[in-house]
Amino acid sequence: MVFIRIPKPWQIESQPITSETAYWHRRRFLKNMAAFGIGATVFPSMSCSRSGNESGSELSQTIPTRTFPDIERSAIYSGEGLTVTPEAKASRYNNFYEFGGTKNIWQAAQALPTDNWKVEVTGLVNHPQTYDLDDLIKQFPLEERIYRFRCVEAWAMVVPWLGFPMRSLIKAVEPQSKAKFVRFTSFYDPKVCPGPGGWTDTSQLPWPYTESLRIEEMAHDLAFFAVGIYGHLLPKQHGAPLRMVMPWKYGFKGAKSIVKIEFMNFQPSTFWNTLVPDEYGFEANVDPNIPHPRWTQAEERLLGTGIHPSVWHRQPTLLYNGYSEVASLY
Ligand SMILES: Nc1nc2c(c(=O)[nH]1)N[C@H]1C(S)=C(S)[C@@H](COP(=O)(O)O)O[C@H]1N2
Ligand SMILES: [Mo]
Repeated sequence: MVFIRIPKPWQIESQPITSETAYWHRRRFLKNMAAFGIGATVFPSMSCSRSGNESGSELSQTIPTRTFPDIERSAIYSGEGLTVTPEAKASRYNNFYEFGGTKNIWQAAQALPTDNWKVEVTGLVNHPQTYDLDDLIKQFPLEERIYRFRCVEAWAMVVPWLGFPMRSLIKAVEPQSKAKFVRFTSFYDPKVCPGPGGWTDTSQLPWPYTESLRIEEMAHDLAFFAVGIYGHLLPKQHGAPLRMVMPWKYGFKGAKSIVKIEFMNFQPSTFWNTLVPDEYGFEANVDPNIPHPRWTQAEERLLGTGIHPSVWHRQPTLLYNGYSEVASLY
């Protein structure tokens, strides 16, 4: 018998953009420097994200060793036609304000204590539960889904998540009919989380990081909990051991390192919406036609496709980030 190992798409080196495109981007580079000189405020981290000590091997030390070779790829969310972002790019360009205000927090995030992690599911449910990571992995059948991901800052990526649909958890805890919203709370300990730094007084921020969904949004098949990415458990910089993935919403709606999930009868306040309500709405569906007050949302840049975000490959933003099946929710 012959065994042929078929590499998963994300194990194949992502295709380089065509030289025409690269040339085009080089041509546009100077122009962009003007237009996206403003971009320096949109992407403040990039100037300092290539410090000398970021060797690949140090990065690999942040990658958990537990892999899931037998997990089935979702037939529906198989990433057809998409080029998966290389892991080395996605796992060192992160937003995780608890550990810093730049994209370069992957080392600082290693301070997150993930041993004996507990997730409390509580509020208006018939079966409140506290899960540890092994409980989650045993109780909810895992699958791999390749999703597009879109940050409100107009960068995008394509990543293979490992996890389970949120509706599996809904089924397990049985929300009561009074439950209309769900609040997700991230880990926070001021002794471990220095905050964004810079000019920000971290003690004035509305910690812990929280996010919320309407229960119908949570029940949509696309709404996902990830315990892993690229075939292994989540590294800390991606929000280990459990994070939300809401592919039709801007990335900030996906809280990382979740410790609490509460079913409630009112819309709770959330981190970004509390801080800057006119920039980070509650619904936050990806929409090319609704500009952010400080930049357009009509285009996005694909993470890691060039030496600097100003030359990353650009593509049009899609309504609901391309997941038009959620339209009936709105
Ligand atoms: N707890 C917490 N969750 C968070 C954030 C954060 O700062 N803290 N940032 C959000 C934002 S703005 C984005 S774009 C994504 C980034 O996820 P990634 O770093 O895994 O790409 O995480 C989201 N979840
Ligand atoms: Mo984001």
